[in-house]
Amino acid sequence: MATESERLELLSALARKVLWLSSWTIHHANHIRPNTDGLKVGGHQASSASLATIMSALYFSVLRPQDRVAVKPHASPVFHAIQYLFGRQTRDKLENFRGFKGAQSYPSRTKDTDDVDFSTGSVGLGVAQTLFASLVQDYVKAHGWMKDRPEGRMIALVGDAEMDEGNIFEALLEGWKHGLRNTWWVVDYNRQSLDAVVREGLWEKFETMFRNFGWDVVIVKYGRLMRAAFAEPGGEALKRWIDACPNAMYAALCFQGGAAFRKHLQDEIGDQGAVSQLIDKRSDEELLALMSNLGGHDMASMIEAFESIGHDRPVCFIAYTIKGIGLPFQGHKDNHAGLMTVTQMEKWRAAQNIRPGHEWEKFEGLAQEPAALEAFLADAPFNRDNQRRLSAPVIEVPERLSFKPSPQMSTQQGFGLVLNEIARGDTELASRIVTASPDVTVSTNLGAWVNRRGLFARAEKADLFRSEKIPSTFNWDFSPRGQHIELGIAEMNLFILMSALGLSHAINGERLLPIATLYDPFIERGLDALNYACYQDARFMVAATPSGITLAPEGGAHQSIATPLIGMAQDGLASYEPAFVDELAVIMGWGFGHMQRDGAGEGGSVYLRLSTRTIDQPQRMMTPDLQKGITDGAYWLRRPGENCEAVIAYTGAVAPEAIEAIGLIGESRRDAGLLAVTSADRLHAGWTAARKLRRDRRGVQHLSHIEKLLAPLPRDCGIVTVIDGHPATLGWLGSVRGHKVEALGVEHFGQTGRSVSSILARPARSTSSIATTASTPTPSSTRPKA
Ligand SMILES: Cc1ncc(C[n+]2csc(CCOP(=O)(O)OP(=O)(O)O)c2C)c(N)n1
Ligand SMILES: [Mg+2]
Repeated sequence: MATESERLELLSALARKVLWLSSWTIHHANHIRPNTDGLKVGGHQASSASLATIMSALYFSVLRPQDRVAVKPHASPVFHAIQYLFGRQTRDKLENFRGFKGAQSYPSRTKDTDDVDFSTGSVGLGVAQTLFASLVQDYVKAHGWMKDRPEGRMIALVGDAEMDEGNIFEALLEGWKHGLRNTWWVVDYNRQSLDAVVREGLWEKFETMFRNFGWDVVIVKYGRLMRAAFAEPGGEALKRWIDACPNAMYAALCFQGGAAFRKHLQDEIGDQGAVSQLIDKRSDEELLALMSNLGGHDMASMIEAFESIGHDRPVCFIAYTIKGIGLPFQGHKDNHAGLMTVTQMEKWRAAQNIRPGHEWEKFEGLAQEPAALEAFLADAPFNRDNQRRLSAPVIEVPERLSFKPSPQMSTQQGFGLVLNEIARGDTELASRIVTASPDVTVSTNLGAWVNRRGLFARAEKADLFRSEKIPSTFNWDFSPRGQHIELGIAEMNLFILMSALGLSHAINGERLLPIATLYDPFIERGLDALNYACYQDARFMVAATPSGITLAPEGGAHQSIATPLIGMAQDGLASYEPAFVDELAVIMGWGFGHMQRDGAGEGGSVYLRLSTRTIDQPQRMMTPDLQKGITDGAYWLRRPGENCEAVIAYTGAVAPEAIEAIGLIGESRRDAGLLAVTSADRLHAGWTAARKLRRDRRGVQHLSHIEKLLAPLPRDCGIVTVIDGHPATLGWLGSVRGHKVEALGVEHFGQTGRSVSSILARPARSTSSIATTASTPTPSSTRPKA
């Protein structure tokens, strides 16, 4: 058994190796790997150096297999170096860092092959992800699952400038409301951002704030060398000077070196006997080593800080660091994207006792025996369970989701009815669904679901209105069994919560089927978080309602125009905009399956763009063909005849106008067709995939769904597309077979108003007459002649 001091020696040696490997990986990518296209490669040696000791302390000593980490994005090389030492990352991937199929610039759950728990990249999001991942772990435990797995700590390694991102504060608030536990945020307090040195005194504000929210705050400011020096005669004066030194000055002196520190100390403290002696007895090199021995670079101090935590309350560690520590540009305000030159690297290599040609060797240049280091790594608590990426069985989805039909409904109402039906049952599906909404639970029709399934909280809390017997439509009881997570109005939080719930199968080994509801226009408020959740392959369903300008009286501030295009362009998200509730039920059933489909390029999340507009519902049989058309993205609501001159392709709540128009067109033009487009996204994706397949594999004749649908149309047939959203959503339909298109939609901010049909004093026309023809096309002889 190694003694405590031997253990610290080994850990410090490994931290030096991590610093070397992370710097070398970046250096290799920029200076050694042939650059064939002239593109800048980049990488962040200074940001990585800043975290090398902290991350080594965590991974090599503190973390347990069940802990999960979000790594500061630009410290990705440190993460990959640690994985390399653990034997989970290949040299090939490191040599190919930032190259095709190489280790990723920012840790990625989906693109990296080593052990990334949470992707990062857009600063602030990974931090909040850990908080929500912890709430999800509580949710899973409270529901009686994950019985044989210990609780993990959710840990974020946070850049200090990252703390400027508002989403972190939004998350903090939500964490407090839900009694956050098991969450550690370790702030790499190097007092530098990308551009410069950060403002003085900001941290005190943060500290107070964290404590206000019930967090433990542990400040790791001084390393062991510093603490020993403070105990020497004159040490107090030195400490006072360090504490009073402005951030920019400290950074500049770290860059300039020991002689500059000496001059400043002498000038500013003056000749005071003991303290002068303390300074004088150290060489410039020793003085720099002392002054840069901040807590975050001292293994003993970091281990002590981490090991001091004996509770499950959230903890914020503020670890003082120097950006670029140990590298020639340490402390320089311009060092964010700084790269060591070939000469500088050469000098540093020699100083590390690393022989040329042996740069990638795991233990090259370390004083310790390789066998001892290897044994130490193998024995790290983190490695005691090799199963960190978990999976969970697929939850069965009934063949057909039912709902209580009504002749006139909106899709939003239908969404509530479908969920209500699921909630009434006792299926596995019902128990694994978890809903969340940012204070729009009631107004997005989740009320019935919540009434049946209750709100989630770790402790029971009864609805006071109910206990006081005050009549209320909604039952607002909280309990550990509840299945709805009520959030404050922060759409970023909603999507990061989806990101956490939607990864529960991989993180907790327990599958959840999360559903978020929000107003469609506010998707844009949480868009980066939505993108983040999709990027790391979390699986969830979003019901966005109301949408478009059909919510006319709400006015321009609540109308959404661009969201159909967002839905199309967002990778990992299948977007649908059904017009009718029977379509919605089919899509939701399909969606629960899609959310669980694993494998490369398989499955994903689902976006339902819904409406509050009440329209006539079709009375029709849901045939397998119709069902397939709905999930593939389109079907003929009225099949075009042989001599079709015009087609209307509509999406969503404008169905009544499209149906009415096709009736009017039919009076003068023959064989007009009405195409119900439930998903421009699926149609477009299918079309581009088919073209790619035909291009890549000559001879393959595969046609996409939309190509097949449009194939019978005569060449000179015109298509009018219409959607309550941006016209570009469907405008591309003309390119499929070269038909002329008139794309209708919304391009400008609206104002309050009424729908066109109400202005023209016409009720939204009945769809039932036409709907009966949906799956049985009218014979051309019975159709009116042009
Ligand atoms: C949302 C977002 N905005 C901007 C950036 C670009 N960016 C990357 S790192 C960084 C600042 C980093 O400062 P800090 O968090 O203190 O990390 P350090 O490099 O000092 O360790 C910025 C602005 C980003 N990655 N994400
Ligand atoms: Mg910083």
